[in-house]
Amino acid sequence: MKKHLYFFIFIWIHIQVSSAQAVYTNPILSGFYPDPSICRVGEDYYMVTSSFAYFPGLPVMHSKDLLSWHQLGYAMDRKEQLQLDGAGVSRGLFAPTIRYHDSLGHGGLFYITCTHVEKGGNFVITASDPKGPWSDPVYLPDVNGIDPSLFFDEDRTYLIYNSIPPDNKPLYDGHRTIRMYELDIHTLKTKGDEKLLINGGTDLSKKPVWIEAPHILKKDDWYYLYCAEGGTEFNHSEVVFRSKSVAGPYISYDKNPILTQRDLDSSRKDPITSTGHADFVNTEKGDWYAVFLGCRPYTGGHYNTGRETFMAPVKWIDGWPVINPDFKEIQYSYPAPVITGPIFTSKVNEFASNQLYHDHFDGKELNNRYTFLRTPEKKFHEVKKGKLWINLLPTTCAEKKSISMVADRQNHLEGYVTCRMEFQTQAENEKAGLIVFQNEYHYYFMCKSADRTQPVVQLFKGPGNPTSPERAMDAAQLLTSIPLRTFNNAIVFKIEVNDKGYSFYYSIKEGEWLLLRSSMAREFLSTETAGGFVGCMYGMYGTSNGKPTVNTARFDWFEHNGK
Ligand code: 6LW
Repeated sequence: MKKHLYFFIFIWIHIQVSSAQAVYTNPILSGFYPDPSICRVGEDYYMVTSSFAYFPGLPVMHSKDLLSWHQLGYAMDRKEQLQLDGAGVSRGLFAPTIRYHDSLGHGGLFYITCTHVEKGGNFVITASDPKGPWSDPVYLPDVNGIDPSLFFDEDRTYLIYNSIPPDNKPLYDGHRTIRMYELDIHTLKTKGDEKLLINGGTDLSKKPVWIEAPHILKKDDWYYLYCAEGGTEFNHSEVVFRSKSVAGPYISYDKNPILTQRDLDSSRKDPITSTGHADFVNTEKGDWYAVFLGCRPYTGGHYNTGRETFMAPVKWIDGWPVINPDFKEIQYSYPAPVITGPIFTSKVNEFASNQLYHDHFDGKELNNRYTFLRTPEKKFHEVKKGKLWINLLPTTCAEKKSISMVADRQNHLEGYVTCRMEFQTQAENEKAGLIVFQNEYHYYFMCKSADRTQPVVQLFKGPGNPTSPERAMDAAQLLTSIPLRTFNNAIVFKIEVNDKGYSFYYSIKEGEWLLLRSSMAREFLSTETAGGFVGCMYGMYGTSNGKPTVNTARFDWFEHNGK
């Protein structure tokens, strides 16, 4: 009798749990993960985002349910693939596209197209496994523009991209086109003549700006060309065209844009703005979703988390795809697509904004979510003996060179980042600690150093808008320098961020926090202030400020959390 009772209780619980609709939360990749592109192969979803001057480049994410994401690695993780020295932080790799194609029916290839705006322009890389290794870039010298995307149409392959206006004579600022080449998928060379698909955007007479991020999909005998329009800030949007021929002519949907937040009340709570740059994917069940970039400003147009990746449902209405048709605002959560796997599998998305991240460095390798600024000439870090060891390089964070910083994205509007560091120096030029870094001119750096051989804790602020390109520390502003009344080489740093700004604390005695400086303006690190395309990074960073050293900083743990 008891057995039957337990069985019925189990079934009841199972029904309750399976009927409790799982949801996913936005952003699905929180922190600076812009320009997302997604594809599905069977039950596996793969997504890539742009990475600019960070190395390795082009993070490759994987999911089986569009709810929880895991990073497989990077598509450009070899210095032979990706050289970034001299590139400003918002230069390097712009928007990628990831696609899969099995041209010969016996095991396909993954393709990523992208643009290195400093070196070489548009290129294709391929891999049989998205974990890599990916090939070296094959550059496409005929392709003039950005945001290249591949479309496979039975036995023919097309490359579409944002490009110059007709005859390169813009009628207005932001006048761009969408152009297309056929591509030989075996030689990865363009074929035939370039075709102009879209001039300006949905309606040239209205002077549409920045038609970009084109993708084509084919459905019900229609070719759908969908693009970003309006520029990647507040006026961003997604628009769609269609044609019976891949080469056009393409007709604009009369209800464009199919996604924008620009017309909403700017005083709404927790706004998601600047949405656009979308890519569509369908589930095995036939449901459609769009991933796209968006921003979470904390006041006005200021956001420090960069352009993040969001996802919303897509409905086909009268033969046209519409993103988020049931709401005006992009929602912070939606019902999750069909959940695969055992019903009790915990479905946590480690890249959601409200996830605690803690690292004790007790493995042999660095977690692949960390990133470096530009391509390291040689390895400057090592995970050993339960610590992250960073060799101090002479370069500093305002030079357009590789620096000894191991960074993770600031992925919350309010929260904290903290780390424990062992570091000892008597040299004033040697500094190591915790930095919140937007770009070469906009950062706050809390560090341990020396003043007349005595240990001090210091806070630096970047010089602000571009100054002459000399070494940064000369231009950086020393806000505070306090003697450390201990020769213990361990120190714990903590940076808190909230509506009052960034506050900087340190501790040299268990449980006792000392305030270094409070309420430093968040706006100083926003994209609105700093410009560019990136978001803030929390970095474990050291520099010897121009003088080579063998000194190291050892980090026992690193943690951040927030919402
Ligand atoms: C990217 C373009 C854009 O290439 O900004 O959001 C550029 N749109 O599509 C850099 O992210």
